[in-house]
Amino acid sequence: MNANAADAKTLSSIATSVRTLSMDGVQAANSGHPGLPMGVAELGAVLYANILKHNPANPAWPGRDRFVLSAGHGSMFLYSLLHLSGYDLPLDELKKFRQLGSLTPGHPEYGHTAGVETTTGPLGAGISNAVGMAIAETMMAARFNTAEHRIIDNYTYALAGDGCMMEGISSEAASLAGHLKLGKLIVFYDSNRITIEGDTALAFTEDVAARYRAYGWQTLECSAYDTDGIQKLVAQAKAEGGKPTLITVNSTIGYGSPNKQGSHDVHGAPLGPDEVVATRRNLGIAEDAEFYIDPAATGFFAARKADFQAADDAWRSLFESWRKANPDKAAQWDAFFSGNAAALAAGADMPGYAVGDSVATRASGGKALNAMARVFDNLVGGSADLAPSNKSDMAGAGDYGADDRGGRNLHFGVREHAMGGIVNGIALYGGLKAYAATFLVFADYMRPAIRLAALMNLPVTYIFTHDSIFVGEDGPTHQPVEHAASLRIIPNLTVLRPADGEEVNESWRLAMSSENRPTALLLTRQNLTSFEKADPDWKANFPRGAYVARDCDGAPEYVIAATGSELGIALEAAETAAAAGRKVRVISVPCREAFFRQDDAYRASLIPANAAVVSVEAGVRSGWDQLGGKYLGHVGIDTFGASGPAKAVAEHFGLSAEAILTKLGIAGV
Ligand SMILES: Cc1ncc(C[n+]2csc(CCOP(=O)(O)OP(=O)(O)O)c2C)c(N)n1
Ligand SMILES: [Mg+2]
Repeated sequence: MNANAADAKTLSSIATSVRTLSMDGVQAANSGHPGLPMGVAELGAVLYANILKHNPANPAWPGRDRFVLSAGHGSMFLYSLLHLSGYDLPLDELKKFRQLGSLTPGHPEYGHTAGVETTTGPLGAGISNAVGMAIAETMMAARFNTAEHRIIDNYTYALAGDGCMMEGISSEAASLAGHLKLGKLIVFYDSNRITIEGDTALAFTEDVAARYRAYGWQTLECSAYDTDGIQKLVAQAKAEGGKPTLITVNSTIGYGSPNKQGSHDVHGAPLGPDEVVATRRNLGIAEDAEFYIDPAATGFFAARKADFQAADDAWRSLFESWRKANPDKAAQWDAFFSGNAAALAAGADMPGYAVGDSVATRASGGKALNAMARVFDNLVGGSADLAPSNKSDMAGAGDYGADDRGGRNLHFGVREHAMGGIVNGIALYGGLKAYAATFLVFADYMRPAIRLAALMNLPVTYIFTHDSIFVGEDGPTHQPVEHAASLRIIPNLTVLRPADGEEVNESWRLAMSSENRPTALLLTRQNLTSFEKADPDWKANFPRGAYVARDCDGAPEYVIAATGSELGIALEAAETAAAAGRKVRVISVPCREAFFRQDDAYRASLIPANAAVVSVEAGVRSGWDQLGGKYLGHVGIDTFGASGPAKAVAEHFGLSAEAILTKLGIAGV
């Protein structure tokens, strides 16, 4: 323990300040959650004063410990501690808790408030992020540490509540963390036995610690108010080394509020003016002292500032001597953090295709991934047990595991939701690029994590194969119909459905070039034929979401807009119509929403206002009617699919060139 560490009395002054700030912030907003911050204020004090290796003056310091508030509703816990310990979060911002434009939104938002490591609020998700961060730490350590210089050496802490422990995602993530022996992951479980509806006895009576032991964790337990005990248990967690640790802290929700503590009334509502006063009295401070901060807390962190800076400086000098001693590793480090992804992606040696080549886009996707993996040493990822089907393995890149932290292929097991949260955590850690793979139909199992990636501007990549009814025999449970549409409505998510190997290459280029948004790649199980592109600049136009795949002389009377595997029947229909003298254009729309964002001029250059327009995609119509022109309808599937050989299923649902011609009103030409 550092000689300048806070003693019990100082910790108590910090805890009191966390209680008052949280209580008053929630009261001022007239909304929010005082229960958690008040209940575990001592834990917060110990963490921010004595346990965390951090530097409030430099929140992005790569050597820092990570702290994840998985129980995001307790955001005032985090804001109080960030303010008290010296992060750039003025008291005025705490007074504007939950107000529009403040740095203190209702739930912690990554990229918005300094010191917030991830966006939390959806319960349990934070634990999966913490597992991802702990995985990333081991990966980075394996790549960069030397016997002499351990430049990567941090712990990942998380605070979870009863709700986090009930959610399935935390079970998936914790199970994997135990399997992977993530010894530098320490999760505090705030066991106050209260959730919104009341006592946890209503719905949650399992032995959480026993469950975590079964996952392969070390489990420890103490009172939330025993600051010495907490510090001893953290030391014990660190000493274990080979297992993640769950520290159950038994607490009383809303501790300090004489009439409301221990009750679900204090979970998510202001204490009310009378109880605020009663609480101040109980805490021994002036009844009218709004946003009271104990001077001992301020004094402590003012004095501690130099220590925090010194740790950062010591790391910096370690890093510099490591850099000098290891020029190759230093060059790789620079590449990991360079931010010139677009240039790197452009330089990848992508597989080539000739017109007429017949390849499933999952297969060309696997080749493109491997081409990218050769350029991006920092690319890591894997599948939820479907790698052979997803074609998502990086050849020769090793399997990540407890015995090989240098491996780049992750095996998530059948845990899609945790997989989504873990790749978010890996991306948040810094330095690494991550992808996750499964069948498109199971994107629903990871949707909340995809949404959070989009919200956090994380450039992760999703490989979603088996993207339509052409899955065939597995039947409607495995045949996505609404999934492309439902992913497209997530803001800030790029959804790409490439139509042949060349389009797959461009899709991967876009995905890897992204700095601030996730990308979903929708790929086929079945073979698709590479086609000649009419637009000589199609690669340049690809990021605009659509380009001319087949054209006619002069202005088109008809435009067929198709994606992915349906380009084939669109081209076939156009062929037939053209032979009958009709002017038909086919546009490939690999990214519909990107096309919708283009200016009118570009959109009209592809779809003239007076052209008859039909969309074609083996999925629901939703959204396609915004294409422009004279929209006549969608050739797709608006019901669930059916089990049968793919060709028979497609015929059954009328997914054909004839159906397109019929929709255009030129059947039988
Ligand atoms: C996935 C998800 N479901 C529901 C909620 C709504 N919610 C917020 S807090 C909460 C209860 C959490 O109880 P606990 O974790 O024990 O927190 P405490 O009441 O102890 O502060 C619920 C259901 C949520 N934030 N996320
Ligand atoms: Mg609780």
